[in-house]
Amino acid sequence: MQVKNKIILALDLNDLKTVNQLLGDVSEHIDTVKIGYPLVLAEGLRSISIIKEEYGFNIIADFKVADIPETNQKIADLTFSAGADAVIVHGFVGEDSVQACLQTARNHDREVFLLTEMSHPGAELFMQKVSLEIASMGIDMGITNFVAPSTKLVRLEKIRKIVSDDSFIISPGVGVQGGNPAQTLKYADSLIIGRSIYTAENPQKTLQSIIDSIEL
Ligand code: OMP
Repeated sequence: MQVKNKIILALDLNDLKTVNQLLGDVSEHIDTVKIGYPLVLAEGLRSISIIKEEYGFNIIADFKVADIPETNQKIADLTFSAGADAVIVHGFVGEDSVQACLQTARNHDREVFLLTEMSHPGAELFMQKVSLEIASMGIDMGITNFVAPSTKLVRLEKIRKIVSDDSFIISPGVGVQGGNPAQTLKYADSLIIGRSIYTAENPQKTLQSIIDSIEL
């Protein structure tokens, strides 16, 4: 999977009709979408297959997989069989659980994004204490794709140092959560953006203005 565009659209919407309306407006500016629980719980896993077939985007399934290895393997297998190109996996559950997703991804010729530290304030209580170790574990395991927060640039920079420039970092938290697109791209390769675009009065114009702000 090759993510060429700097913005990954988070489709945290509850129905495919609204998703299609949004994608009708913005599809020419994106090549990758992130689909997570809101859409899949509302419309089923088939929403991944439908969007893949209709638009041909790279699809990152945001299931923040965090279970025992055997269950992780089943979740990853179903996710890739539905057509996802990559799945987001929690690192705090440990190497064996992550390895189950990684091996399943390799079996399908797909990818894993390892979630290191989250973007919301609550992540400081527990996650921040282990996120750098999670990043190191990922590198030791041969993982090259990571998720790290745009809302905490100091932390993002530290994670970038650990995973090196050879890794691909996607960063959520831009816009509504407070992260700045251009600042974040000093350390991340691509931005995950949801509400700033899909709740905008004119999503196409809003997306274009974010693209303009990062291409300056
Ligand atoms: P907005 O805040 O609406 O732009 O959406 C951000 C998206 O990124 C949502 O789909 C979140 O679930 C996701 N996300 C975070 O906001 N913070 C994280 O630390 C990790 C994720 C994620 O894994 O995608």
